[in-house]
Amino acid sequence: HSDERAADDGIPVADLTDAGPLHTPIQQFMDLARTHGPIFKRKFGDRETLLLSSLDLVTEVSDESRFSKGVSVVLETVREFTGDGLFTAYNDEPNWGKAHEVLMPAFALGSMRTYHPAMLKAARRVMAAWDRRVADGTPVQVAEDMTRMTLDTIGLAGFGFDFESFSRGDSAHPFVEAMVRCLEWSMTKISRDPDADHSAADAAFQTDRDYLATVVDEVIAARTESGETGDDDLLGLMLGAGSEGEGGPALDLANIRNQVITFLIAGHETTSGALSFALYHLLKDPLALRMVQREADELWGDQSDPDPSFEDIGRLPFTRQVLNEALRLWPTAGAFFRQAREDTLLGGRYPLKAGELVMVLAPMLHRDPVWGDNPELFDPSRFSPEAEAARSPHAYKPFGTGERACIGRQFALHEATMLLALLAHRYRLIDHGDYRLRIKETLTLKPEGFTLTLAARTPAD
Ligand code: MNH
Repeated sequence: HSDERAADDGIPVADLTDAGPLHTPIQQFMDLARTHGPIFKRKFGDRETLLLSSLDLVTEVSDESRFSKGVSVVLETVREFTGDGLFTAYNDEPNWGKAHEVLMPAFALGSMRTYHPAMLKAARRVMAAWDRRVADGTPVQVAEDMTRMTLDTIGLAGFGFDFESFSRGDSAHPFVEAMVRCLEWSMTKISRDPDADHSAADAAFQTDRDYLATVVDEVIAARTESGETGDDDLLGLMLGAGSEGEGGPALDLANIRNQVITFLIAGHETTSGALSFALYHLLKDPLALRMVQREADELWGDQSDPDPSFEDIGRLPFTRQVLNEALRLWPTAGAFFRQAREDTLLGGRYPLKAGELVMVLAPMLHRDPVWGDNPELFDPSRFSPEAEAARSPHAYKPFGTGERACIGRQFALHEATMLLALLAHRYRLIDHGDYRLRIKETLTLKPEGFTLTLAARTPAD
């Protein structure tokens, strides 16, 4: 549903004004990029956005001296429930700098040692649930279970809060349901019919948003009342900051609430998608699965209940390559925005005004010719140390770029590498329904309707 006339500046324009609400925007933009090429404009009403997806253009907008993060219209709607949290803060908001300073140390690689036990606890919950499916032969819902696991992890590791997602049958914690509805609301809000009445949807959103805030305030109050801040998790760090000149600048309570909601969302949606895509690709690529199994077998042999150490996770390089490659094909946060600091010419010919936003469409950057002539092929060897060293760092941006890049990258990779290796070690994955990939978008990407059946594996298999 797009209009293919080229504007005066020679940039193709796709007019989506009458396309209706976009429920799969990233996939629609991917299609448009396939037709129009690595630079085109998307028009919606009087709003126009430039979409970029080639290595040279993305290299250029990754230059921090000329560009910074752009808070897009979508992020502005997300701001209605995450406020000035790290992810949705404007570059010049003082609270971004403060929170960044307080939280950065908590995300250094070494800090993962602190979170490792919580990650393992959540991983064991997945395996307990999957063991029951082995016993009765019924399929597991992959994305749903990965979401339960990553939510429990960030709740436990970040805030000492247990969502107990595996003890709720088929339903999710009400907090998650409210959160997902908020995300859906923000995703469709920007493309909805301006003449229709949206008051019911907006009222429902207010209710959900208030509920999120209430739950978080209870978590914060429980911690404050307990008298011990426990400064080795994110909440403790934030509550303790500024006291006795320790731990960086003080954060106000409203900001801490925004950070908690931000971390609960950012800390689990994307990681669970990454794990689900990785499992999908392993299911379809027995050789890669075999290599992950070998790597896990080398660490844990035929132990039926291995106890991975923090150091073990660094000894799973191929498993990590699998995750990297899954995030190449399906970067679960599919787009991010950059903003020109001054009036400038992009690619030497496209004028941009100071403050103007451009969108980086990561899934198409990840299919740029720099990736060879078969970019759709899942091939973890693309992330061997040699291949990585030979390639521009700007060819791969699943975690965004620059100062505002993902703070949780090590967290996500530690958690996901451990779980993937544990699952590959323990189960045979059976493609009982010859699953065809379909992707659901709720701001992030996830395989939809992806189920597996499982059999117990003995490591010699
Ligand atoms: Mn994460 C920013 C992708 C896991 C917390 N994250 C970003 C950005 C991308 C991203 C892309 C940059 C967005 C932008 O430029 O507008 N994040 C991911 C992916 C995964 C992920 C693909 C998993 C895989 N993120 C995590 C985890 C956490 C987290 C886990 C927390 C535990 N991410 C954040 C925060 C930011 C962010 C916070 C905002 C950082 C900032 O702007 O200071």
